Amino acid sequence: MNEFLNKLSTIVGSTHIQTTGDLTKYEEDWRKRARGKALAVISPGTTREVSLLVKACLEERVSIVPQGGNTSMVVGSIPNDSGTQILLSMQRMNKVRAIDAANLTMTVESGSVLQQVQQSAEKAGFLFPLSLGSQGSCTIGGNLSTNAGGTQVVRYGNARDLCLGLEVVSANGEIWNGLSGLRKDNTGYDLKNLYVGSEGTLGIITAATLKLYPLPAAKLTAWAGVQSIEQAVELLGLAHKMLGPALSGFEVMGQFALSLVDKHFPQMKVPLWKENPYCILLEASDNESESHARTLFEGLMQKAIEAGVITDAVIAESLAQAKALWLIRENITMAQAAQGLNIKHDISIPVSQIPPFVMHTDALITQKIEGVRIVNFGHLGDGNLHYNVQAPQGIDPKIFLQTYEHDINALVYDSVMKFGGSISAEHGVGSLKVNSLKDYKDPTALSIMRSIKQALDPHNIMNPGRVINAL
Ligand code: FAD
Ligand code: 2HG
Ligand code: ZN
Repeated sequence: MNEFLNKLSTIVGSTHIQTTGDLTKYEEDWRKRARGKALAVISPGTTREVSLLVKACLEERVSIVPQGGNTSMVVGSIPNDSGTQILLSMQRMNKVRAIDAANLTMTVESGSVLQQVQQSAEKAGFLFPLSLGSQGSCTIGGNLSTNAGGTQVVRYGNARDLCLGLEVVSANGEIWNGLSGLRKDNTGYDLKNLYVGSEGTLGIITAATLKLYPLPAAKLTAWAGVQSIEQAVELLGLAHKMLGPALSGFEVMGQFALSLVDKHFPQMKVPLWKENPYCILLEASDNESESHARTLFEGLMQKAIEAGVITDAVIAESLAQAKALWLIRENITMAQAAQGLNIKHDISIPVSQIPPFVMHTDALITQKIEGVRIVNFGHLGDGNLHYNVQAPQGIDPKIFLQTYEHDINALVYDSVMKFGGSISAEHGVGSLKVNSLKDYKDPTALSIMRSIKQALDPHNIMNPGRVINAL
């Protein structure tokens, strides 16, 4: 081991630095789109260690890639293939530091796995509402760095809205303690919101103070079939009107997306998919009681059937049934992965523009490539679609990706712009969308972002090449 690595090893202890052995879980991205090579994988145990590591790397101008659970959808958390970058795995920093019941907050280290944070909150009698399919492995640091969304944004907001304070190690190795837990603090620039969503390009999040909510008295889940995307949007309007703030989830799933779950996970028994072009998963979280929630929910379904908005619906009768319905939704990504590599889009469109967007874009794509399959699903309540594209039957997905990814991205993103949207809703930019961002983000916004990057990380050591090219 060279002198530099010896220095890092002294900071974290020799058992927390790896340079040999199988490093696949750190070096390969979740979608298997890319594989890098780290100079070393280092796992710090404290904020002070992170600070010392950053200072040592800065001195040698060695760049750092922070990593939580490595579930990034946009190749944001693996090293490049140069063998010169430090992969900083935050997973050892996973303690709950404090729960303040009266302030409705909890402070956790950034390597804490989301599901464990949810469970710790629940044990203390509270809800931490961030909820993603990857919650068994993604971390709070990764969630905040990507400003993750998930399935309860319609009621509780995304990761940014659930965070009141941060502890950060800056790109020059200083520790900023901003774990205030304040709901109001107008003392200048909002540093917290600069680091949230910065994908490890400005500094390393080491801890966060998060918002807690009372546990709902009841949660109900329903599954409904609709004949068109217009009807899906109509149902969303009705749900807002009739459930008010109790509406906590509204997911849309296209027929082809559900057919993949049916094909790869036949034990899951997907309801209503064969006879409906789209299905909707709705959730209500009620602070009064189960019977109150059920009355509201049944009222909504009744009205939607009478108005011809839905064809049929199932309301889960037990927690187990509700879980089974959610499992279908959460496994669309796994079913797509089982089907083979695909082109993913994570787009944001004003809800009102979703029907014309889908009609326009479906037509363009199917005209361009015969037999292409569109895996359209996502968080309709937030105007966020995963408008993914799968190869035609019989075509090798790898070759499909190589041949069409660039053109299909351009087609979808042009359409997103036409309807007033954004090319990344919740997954971030990573490396996959850096070039597209150049084409689709306002040039003045990009120039301000570049100035911020240069001011906070002048030597470009923090996750270089992600989000924005610094030079
Ligand atoms: P990583 O993948 O390790 O890193 C993500 C980015 O954050 C990288 O740029 C990395 O450098 C940076 N980073 C990580 N930790 C830190 C830190 N402590 N300080 C600074 N930078 C850091 N996303 C959604 O928004 N909604 C969903 O519904 C959703 N569902 C998913 C379902 C599946 C099955 C999978 C595989 C992914 C899903 N994702 C979803 C994407 C992903 O899980 C999220 O982006 C998640 O927030 C990433 O967390 P992570 O800990 O795995 O971060
Ligand atoms: C989800 O909503 C995730 O399930 C993953 O954001 C989306 O696989 C995808 O494209
Ligand atoms: Zn999503």
